[in-house]
Amino acid sequence: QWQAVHNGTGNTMYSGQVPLGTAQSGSQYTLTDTQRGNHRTYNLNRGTSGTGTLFSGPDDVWGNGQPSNMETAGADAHYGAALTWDYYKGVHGRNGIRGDGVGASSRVHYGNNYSNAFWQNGCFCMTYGDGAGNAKPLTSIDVAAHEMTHGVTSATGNMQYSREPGGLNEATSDIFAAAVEFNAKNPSDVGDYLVGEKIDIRGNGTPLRYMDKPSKDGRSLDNWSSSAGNVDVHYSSGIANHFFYLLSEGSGKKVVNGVSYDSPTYDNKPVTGIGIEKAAKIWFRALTTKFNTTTNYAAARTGTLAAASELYGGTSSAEYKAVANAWAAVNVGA
Ligand code: ASN
Ligand code: ZN
Ligand code: CA
Repeated sequence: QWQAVHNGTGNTMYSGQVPLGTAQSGSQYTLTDTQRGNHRTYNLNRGTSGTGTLFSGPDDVWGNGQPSNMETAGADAHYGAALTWDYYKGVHGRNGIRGDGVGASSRVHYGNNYSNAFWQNGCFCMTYGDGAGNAKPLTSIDVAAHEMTHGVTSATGNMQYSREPGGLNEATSDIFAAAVEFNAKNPSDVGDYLVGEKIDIRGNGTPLRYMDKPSKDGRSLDNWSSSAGNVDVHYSSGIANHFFYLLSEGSGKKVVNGVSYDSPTYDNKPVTGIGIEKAAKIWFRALTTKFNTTTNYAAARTGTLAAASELYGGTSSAEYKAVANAWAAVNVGA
């Protein structure tokens, strides 16, 4: 079946009006991104199994910005997947989640009042609920990038999803969620060091996670301790999220894109940031060439120091020193 490359128009809930990669098949268009490995987006229509229905329609315009229109969540998810694909390819030279040019798929409208999203290796797909109560569909840019990054992690470092490696796996998804959001430069959803700030999962306006001071959520860890491996991976991730924030922006008070941060350090020594672009380069190199299934916090420190050394120079480079100082600032030492 012949499919032409098309650029449709998405009227998203979180990112305004955006171009979407679509395909034309006869008189219908579908959410099939032929420029990105044929990533496809499906409507589960509140079901919880199977592939659902590929979004298709006659006009190549998707959604109306409102969650009541079933296409809107599809437009947001399709856009988030495209931004994440473009980020890995443009910034890190990685061609798709597995590096093989093959697109994944997204499934939206999973279940009823489902307030989560998830990645599965089996279907090579990510799935989004519509949220419960005041929560909104989980299809924001950062949540999409978080879930798709679980696929990248599985294909690379593959840190096991428990104890300290699990925290590093989770943090990797939050780190690249922030990096993708900044890289996108979408005026309706500018970059920040908050995860899920758009979806209002608790219905009180707070984000899912804070990277400058993860403990602001009441549960996440700011600093390493010997019990870090005993908490849920979404809380032990705080240590590496805090490291990444400090490495990017430095300690203390700072306003970025209108959001105020105040990042503490365990050792009470200041950290000077090197910018999110270099920080993400270092984390990506460590993820793809140093980390493995059993990487713990001490090994993440060693791996990121090696990555910084290879990218920017050894112990005397500003980047290497910043990595060392940021780990010390979250109580991960030599
Ligand atoms: N949304 C969650 C995550 O990606 C689902 C899970 O707990 N795996 O981390
Ligand atoms: Zn996750
Ligand atoms: Ca965010």
